Amino acid sequence: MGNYKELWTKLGVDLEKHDKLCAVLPEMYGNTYLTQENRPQGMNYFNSVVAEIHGFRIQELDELKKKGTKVVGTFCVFVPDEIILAAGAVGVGLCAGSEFWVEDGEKVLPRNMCPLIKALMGAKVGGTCPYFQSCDMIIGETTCDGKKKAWEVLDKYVPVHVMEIPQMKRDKDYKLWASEIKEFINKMEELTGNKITVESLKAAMKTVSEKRKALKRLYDLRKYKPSPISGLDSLLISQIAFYDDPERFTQKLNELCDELEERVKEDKGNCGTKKRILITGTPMALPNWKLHSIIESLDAEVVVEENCTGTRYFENQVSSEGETMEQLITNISDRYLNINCACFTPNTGRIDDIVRYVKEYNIDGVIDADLAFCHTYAVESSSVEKELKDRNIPIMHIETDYSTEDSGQIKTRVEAFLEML
Ligand code: BJ8
Repeated sequence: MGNYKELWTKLGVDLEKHDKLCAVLPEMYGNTYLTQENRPQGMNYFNSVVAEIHGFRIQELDELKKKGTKVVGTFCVFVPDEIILAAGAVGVGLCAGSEFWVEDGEKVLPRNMCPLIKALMGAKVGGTCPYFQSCDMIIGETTCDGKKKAWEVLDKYVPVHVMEIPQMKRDKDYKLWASEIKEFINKMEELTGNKITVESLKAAMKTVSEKRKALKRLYDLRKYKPSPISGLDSLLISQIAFYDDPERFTQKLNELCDELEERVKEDKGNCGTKKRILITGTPMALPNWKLHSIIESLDAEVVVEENCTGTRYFENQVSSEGETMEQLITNISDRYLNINCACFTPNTGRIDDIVRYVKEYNIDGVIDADLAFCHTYAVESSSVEKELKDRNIPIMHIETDYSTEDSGQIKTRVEAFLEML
């Protein structure tokens, strides 16, 4: 990474602590990613994004901020990117996937909490994430109890706007969600000083839609047997999708997909022998590569993730029908409220999605992977297991965190599961 010390200092990054974080990542990335064989050439771009993780993009954000652009941080796929873009701001989905931040998070939050929430808090409290430090505002949501209450603590460090996500999907919930989106529009207009119009919203919808299409194209390619790309590489691409420049990201991903299409043609007739795994559950924020890395070190490949760093991020498009703000807000509200997160009751749509993906992706086994202390997903895991077993779909459940302490144990369990398939 180049020399960005001046920039980090300006952003208020704790340089000493940050050095420790930067020392861990290259080795971890090298061991996990660069040891893979026969990676597509198109992954070079994504490698360079990681190599420059706190450099190039932070500098880009800084240049934009000098021109008056606002940077808005998010932690959930419910926050509509379209609105942030339409207001002329930049959205960054913040990481929260490293064990490194947990210790600082525990200084202000209880220990028996989901590691994602502790990590997001620790990144800010410890001042070690230049993305977080670049944010003018954070958009929180009332998805789970842990996050809902964590925003109150985070608000002491950075302005937070909280969107109320309904917990059910009845007509009145759609109305509540549409009203939250309207309020979000007002908030973004106030923050940026820019009015969101039908034109600016439609343009933003197009940008986001192109990004979703490219991700869908990548996932469709993973349906081939063998998949032309590893689960690890796909996961990295999804994680980068949250903070890279959306237009550049889409272009680079489409270039990679062109290459993968060629690979598929060359691979014709070779069906591969690896077991095909679907992962469902809680999101895997950067740099959480733990489970993929374990699975793919065995005779298996992850070919789809039914989670928020997977299909929930890009499935279903926002309809661009309509010429009024009211209509476009309804379209946005409809698309987002169709995300099947365990924060909803009931949440049967998630099981329908898993069952559909099992067929579409030719899945041998499902791994339901949840972060420790995530109550909604932990409770839902029993119905997911029952519904899949009723359909003779093999499934195993894993609860874990960001530490590597249980990696050996997880590997043994996954090995036994693969043998059984
Ligand atoms: S739409 S999954 S991104 S809420 S893992 S913090 S739920 S205790 S991340 Fe999520 Fe939005 Fe739902 Fe997706 Fe809470 Fe669970 Fe932790 Fe979670």
